[in-house]
Amino acid sequence: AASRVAEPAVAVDELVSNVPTQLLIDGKFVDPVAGRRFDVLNPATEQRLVQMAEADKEDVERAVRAARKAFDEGPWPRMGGKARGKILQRFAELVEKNVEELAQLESLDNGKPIFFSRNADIPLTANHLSYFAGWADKIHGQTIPCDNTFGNFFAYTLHEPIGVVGSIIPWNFPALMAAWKIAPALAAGNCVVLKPAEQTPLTAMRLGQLALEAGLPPGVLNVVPGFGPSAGGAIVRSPLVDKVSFTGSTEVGKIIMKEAAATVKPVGLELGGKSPLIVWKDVDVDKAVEDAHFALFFNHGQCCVAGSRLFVHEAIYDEFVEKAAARAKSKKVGDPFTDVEQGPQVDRDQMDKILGYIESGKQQGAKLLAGGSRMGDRGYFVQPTVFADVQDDMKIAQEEIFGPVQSILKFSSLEEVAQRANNNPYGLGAGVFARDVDVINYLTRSIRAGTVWVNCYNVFDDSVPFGGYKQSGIGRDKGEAALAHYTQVKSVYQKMETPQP
Ligand code: TXE
Repeated sequence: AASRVAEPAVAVDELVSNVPTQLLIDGKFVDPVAGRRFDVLNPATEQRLVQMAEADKEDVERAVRAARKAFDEGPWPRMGGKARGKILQRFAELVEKNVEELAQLESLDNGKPIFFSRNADIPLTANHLSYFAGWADKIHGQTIPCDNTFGNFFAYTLHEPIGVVGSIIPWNFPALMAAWKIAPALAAGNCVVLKPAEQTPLTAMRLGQLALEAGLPPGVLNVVPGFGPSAGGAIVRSPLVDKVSFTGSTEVGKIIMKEAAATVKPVGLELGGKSPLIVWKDVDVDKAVEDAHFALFFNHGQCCVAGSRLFVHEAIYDEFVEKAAARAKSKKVGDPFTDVEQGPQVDRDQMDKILGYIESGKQQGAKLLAGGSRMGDRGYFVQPTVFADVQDDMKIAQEEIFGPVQSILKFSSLEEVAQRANNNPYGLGAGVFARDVDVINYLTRSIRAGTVWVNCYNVFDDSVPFGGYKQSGIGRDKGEAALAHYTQVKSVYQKMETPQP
């Protein structure tokens, strides 16, 4: 049932008036050189929230020079892990202290229900900063004995920060994605230029301000809202940036990789997905329907790991499909500041893209069982949609929709479903719902994906690596694995002589 979106049940003007709308460069909020600004809209009402400063090439270059100076001359990479960890921990605590304000900003800017911003996005952002604060003084190398006919040597390794890291992030989890990128980079002693997505810069600006309050030295974290090809591109092309970490579309990931090649810049890429979720015949159907629903519809389908190819065993298929459609129809959609499960999509482009995929599903003969259209005429709401009898070669089974559209496919054998699950250029997430442990083990080993959830979905722990196989990306966020992407290894050889008596 759609609840019509009135004015959000929150004091919008007061809330956004606390958000810095200038660029954060070298510890100060400054205007962009060209003086341009762009509108940040509330996706539930299509009304303007703020006019945000727009960083262009010159502004990015300024931010990069500030980060360069902070890295080459400043205290941050030199102060030692314990001191860095303390500042990051203080940063985490400030996020925690401001959880309600940040959650409201996140829901205003992105459209996600306040329940999730308050209980997931912002607390997880604080946790992530805190987790990597703990790593800051635990980054160290090895001592390696060397056998060599020309003398006695040993070597040791230093895990040094890479330098200036450019981080470009998407709009689906604005604050959390900022934390995923900046926490490990800063813990390891790097300096960062962060470009939030143009749709959702609000929480990133507040995070920048809180980082300063926590005692991060000037230039260590710079935040430059702006557009992809201009501001993002300037980060990627800058010869003063040592590494780029990106979360976003595979299409843009390819552009970034190509442009980064000009300066042999390493890239960390967390890209799109078309994650298979396989439901074996021995499950409790009601529970599997609910979990599969969550796997796809969480965050309005705007998850890189969304379980968007739902393979259901033929023995339970009819019952499953019927219940999945009923569950989607019961979903409460509307004003994110009320008690709903789903708010608007992030912007008009995304909504139109999703509606286009829904049309293609209808045209290619998938069976529409729920939803199928836009909801209302104000705000970017899309009806929770379910297609059954989806075939592998349909567009909705091959491409990332990034919206509340569940595609259900039927299968009959294990080998068949493993093969079909892998028959896609992506390899980010996957799910297996089954009781038979041999089936579980067979599928978890067969599926080519960076994360496989067994009888659960969308579980994210700070300490567990996350990233893609195949065209879903390069490298890992989170956990100890992330540190490898923000450090480089220096090998030091030392000669050992016989001491003089
Ligand atoms: O992503 P973009 P968009 C997928 C999802 C979605 C589609 C398009 O399928 O529908 O991508 O979304 C910056 N150089 N994902 O257009 O363009 C951009 O400003 C440097 C999956 O929003 O990839 C933003 O900060 N940067 C994904 C960021 O890249 C550039 C999450 C992501 O935007 C750039 C988001 C350029 N040339 C979308 N062009 C996931 N993996 O979770 C854009 N950007």
